[in-house]
Amino acid sequence: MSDCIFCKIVAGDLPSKKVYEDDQILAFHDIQPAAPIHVLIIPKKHFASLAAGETEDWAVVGQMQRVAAQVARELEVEDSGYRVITNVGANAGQIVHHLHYHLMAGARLAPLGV
Ligand code: D5M
Repeated sequence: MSDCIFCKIVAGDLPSKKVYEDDQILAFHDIQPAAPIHVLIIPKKHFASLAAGETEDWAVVGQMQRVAAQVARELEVEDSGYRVITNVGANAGQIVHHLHYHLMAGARLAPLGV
C-alpha cells in the first residue's frame, strides 16, 4: 500500500534498523521503543492486522513467530524472557495498520491489562 509506512520500509523507501530479513518477513527496531529491546516483526505482504488475514496469510503468521523466537535468541534475551504481542484495532491501540508483532525484552515488563 502506497501510504503504509511499513510497506515503505519493506520497499527501502524509509530507513530501518533491520535485525532479520527473508523473502516474506522483515524485523527491525521500533523507532519509539517501549522496552530496552523493542523489535517489530512484519510480513512483507501488506495486510492490516490478524483480523484481516486471509487463508493464504496464516503460514507467514506462523513463520513470524519462528522469527520472533530466533531474534530473541540472537539478541540474547531468551533466558531472561521476552514478550511477543500484536495489537488489533482501536481498543488495543493499533496505530500502524500493517500487521506487526512487537518483541519486547531487556527489563521486567509491566503486567498486561487495562
Ligand atoms: O505500534 C506501531 C509501532 O510502530 C509503534 O511502537 C511505533 C512503531 N513505528 C512507527 N513508525 C516506525 C518506523 N518508521 N520505524 C520503526 N518503528 C516505527 P502499534 O501496535 O500499531 O501501536
